[in-house]
Amino acid sequence: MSASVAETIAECRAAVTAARRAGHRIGFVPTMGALHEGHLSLVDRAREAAGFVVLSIFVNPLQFGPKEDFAAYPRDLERDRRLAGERGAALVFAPSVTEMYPSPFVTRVTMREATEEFEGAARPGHFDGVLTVVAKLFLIVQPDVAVFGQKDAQQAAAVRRLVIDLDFPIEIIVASTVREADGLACSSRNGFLSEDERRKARGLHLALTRARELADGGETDARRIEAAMREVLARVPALHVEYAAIVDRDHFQPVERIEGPAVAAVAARVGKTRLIDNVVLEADGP
Ligand code: PAJ
Repeated sequence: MSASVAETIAECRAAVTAARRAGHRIGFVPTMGALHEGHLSLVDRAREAAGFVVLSIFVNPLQFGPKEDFAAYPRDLERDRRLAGERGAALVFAPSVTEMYPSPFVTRVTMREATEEFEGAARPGHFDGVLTVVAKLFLIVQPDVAVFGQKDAQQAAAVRRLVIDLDFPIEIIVASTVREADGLACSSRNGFLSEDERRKARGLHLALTRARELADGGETDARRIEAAMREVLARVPALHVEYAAIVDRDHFQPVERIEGPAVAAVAARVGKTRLIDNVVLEADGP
């Protein structure tokens, strides 16, 4: 069954208010659409935690740089609406850009930690755009629980911080990364890859698997794990590595030693496509 669609903030608020009156907890999964198994796994998690799940689809211009793929970003509302509905989302909130950002729109949510390096450094203004739209969506939907993907580990860390700093009464669940059969993390951008590029893209997964092996084997020296990841990545021709780093999961700051929850994070370009991936490394390993 296709989910109902709300295109305006007022319609979304009315549907959520009715669901709350009917006694449901509200779950929320924010997305930019082009739904794949990764997104749909977040809907599953939200369904476990809430009786009424809202999935938003909004390609947020604020978080794209001027040279990024905002215009080319895949959009297919009818398909997304069907997939979300089949997985049990009750409502798809799909506002237009003018609905979300009537001009003038001059407010930004800015964070001073967890966002400067890595994705923040590669994509100036990106996290301001993400946090501004997430704050807006939280205030529109007012969910009890919201689900984000570990795939975007730095975003997940920033959203956790946002909720703490601004006292949003929302439980944040971070769900593990869903991968394709060859290990490549599901991403809307995988569709841009040629067959050859896709083989190269697997290098990210191989490097992270190596990091996980070393950490599980008791290695705690972050520099050594980083060097091992770079070695794996260097074997793949025409894979342009932007970073391969060990950071703490919550603050996204580089660490010397793995002492608490840490993340091995990689970003690389294959042809024109920029890919990111990560694995969580526990201090004691399983
Ligand atoms: P988008 O890239 O559409 O991703 C929506 C959510 O799906 C994010 O929480 C992301 O981490 C998660 N996700 C993506 N690929 C995944 C995978 N392979 N496994 C598990 N989860 C995955 O992230 C955004 O949109 C935007 O920045 C948004 C938060 C919606 C704000 O505009």
